[in-house]
Amino acid sequence: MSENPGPAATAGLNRIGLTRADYDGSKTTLCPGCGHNAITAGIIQAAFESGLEPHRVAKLSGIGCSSKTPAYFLGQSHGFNAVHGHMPSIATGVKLANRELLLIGVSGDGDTASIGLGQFCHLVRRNVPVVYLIENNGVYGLTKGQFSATADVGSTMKSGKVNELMPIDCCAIAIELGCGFVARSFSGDQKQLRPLLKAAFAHRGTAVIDIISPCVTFADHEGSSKSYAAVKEHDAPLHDIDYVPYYEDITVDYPPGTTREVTMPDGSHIVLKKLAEDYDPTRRERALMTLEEARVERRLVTGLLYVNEGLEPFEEELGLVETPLAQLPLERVRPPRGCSTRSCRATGWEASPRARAAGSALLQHHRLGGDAPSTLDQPHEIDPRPPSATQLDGAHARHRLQRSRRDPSAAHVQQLDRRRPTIRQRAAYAQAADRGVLDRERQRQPR
Ligand SMILES: Cc1ncc(C[n+]2csc(CCOP(=O)(O)OP(=O)(O)O)c2C)c(N)n1
Ligand code: SF4
Ligand SMILES: [Mg+2]
Repeated sequence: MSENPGPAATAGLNRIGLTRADYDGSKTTLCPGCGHNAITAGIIQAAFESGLEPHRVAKLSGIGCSSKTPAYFLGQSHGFNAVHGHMPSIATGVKLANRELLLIGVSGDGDTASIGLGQFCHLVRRNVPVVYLIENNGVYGLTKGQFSATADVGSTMKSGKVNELMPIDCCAIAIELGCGFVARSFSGDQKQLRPLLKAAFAHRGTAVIDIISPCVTFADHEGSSKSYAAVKEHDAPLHDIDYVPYYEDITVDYPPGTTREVTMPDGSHIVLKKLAEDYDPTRRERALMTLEEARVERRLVTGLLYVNEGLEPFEEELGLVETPLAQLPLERVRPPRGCSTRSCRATGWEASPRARAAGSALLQHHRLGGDAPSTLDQPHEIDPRPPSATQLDGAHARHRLQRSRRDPSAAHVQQLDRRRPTIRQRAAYAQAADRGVLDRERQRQPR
């Protein structure tokens, strides 16, 4: 059985009536032969075959040749080109604002494994649903070919300089951090890459695909372990992969013992046909061991390394409402100040640290029955706005005055203190406010 693009694809249309050209973007400005261009082509084809709705896709990236590529696919989708290494923060914000969007994040090995390593780790740890593609060439292509943190020990720059540092394996890190979908592929192996991309589109949670993508200008020479020739020589695919979308039945039986099937939450299937060894991608420790063995033996294992469909994605974990926050009316995204109770969180709102510091409002809200879900539809009886900086500063000034009255010698020092209030001061302020001082003060302050 071969990959099935969908019922209407034979007529040049996919299941939602779009042509492949509807998934194109602008013309590439990358070097001819760059692996990143092949990945772009793979994304376009996979998106077309999966029948993604372009207006429900957001493309995100950082900085690098790889991070330029979202301009070259899905020209009718949303997009955001973030600061170098900081695509995960933007992706998290986008997902929280509109949980209906499918996020495709494109990054480079420099963008992910150097400046963006912390960002990458926390995205994975939170299981933010992003199809996270690392276009991995072992160099900073855009800045003329310096080694990146994924360059293998002993590989050389075009100038002959040898890399002596251990590489960072983004797949191993992702698996270690509990990522539910981790794969490795090669830009030159579209047969493997396409089904992996389609399976990643169907995954709920972070899906990482590290795609070896040769830089023809700076890293396609003999000493590079990420050149076309090196990858072809060392590539050790774990399995042959088929992807069967949820609207298709598996019609062909595979002989038992030669395949492994993974069912995705939307009912689609990934079918893994055994190659040299019987690899079970649901075993985390096995996946890590395989990567380590491959490192020692200088093999490049590709395929679906690890899958776990049982994880809660970020927005479920947070208990976000079904309606995307971007579509909620204002009153539903403005619950009472400081409230982080379940009922208020169900509106998709969480208290900011400043609002939490103003704990009096929180207490009042609870006294008014803020824990009861019924309060969601009722007008709250307290000011729903968080206190302004002026209000906070006013209360702190009073607090300082009270302290100086108790200890006159401190008055002079306190008057000169122009620093932002400390957490302890904020807590004291919150207590004062709870005793009613704040409310009287607020009535006097213009809004
Ligand atoms: C904050 C910041 N630091 C450094 C740079 C310079 N810079 C631009 S792209 C890049 C690395 C790109 O490498 P990679 O992510 O591997 O992408 P590639 O070009 O190889 O696809 C660097 C260091 C920058 N733009 N911003
Ligand atoms: S410099 Fe390298 S990574 Fe950048 S476009 Fe050219 S081949 Fe691709
Ligand atoms: Mg790179």
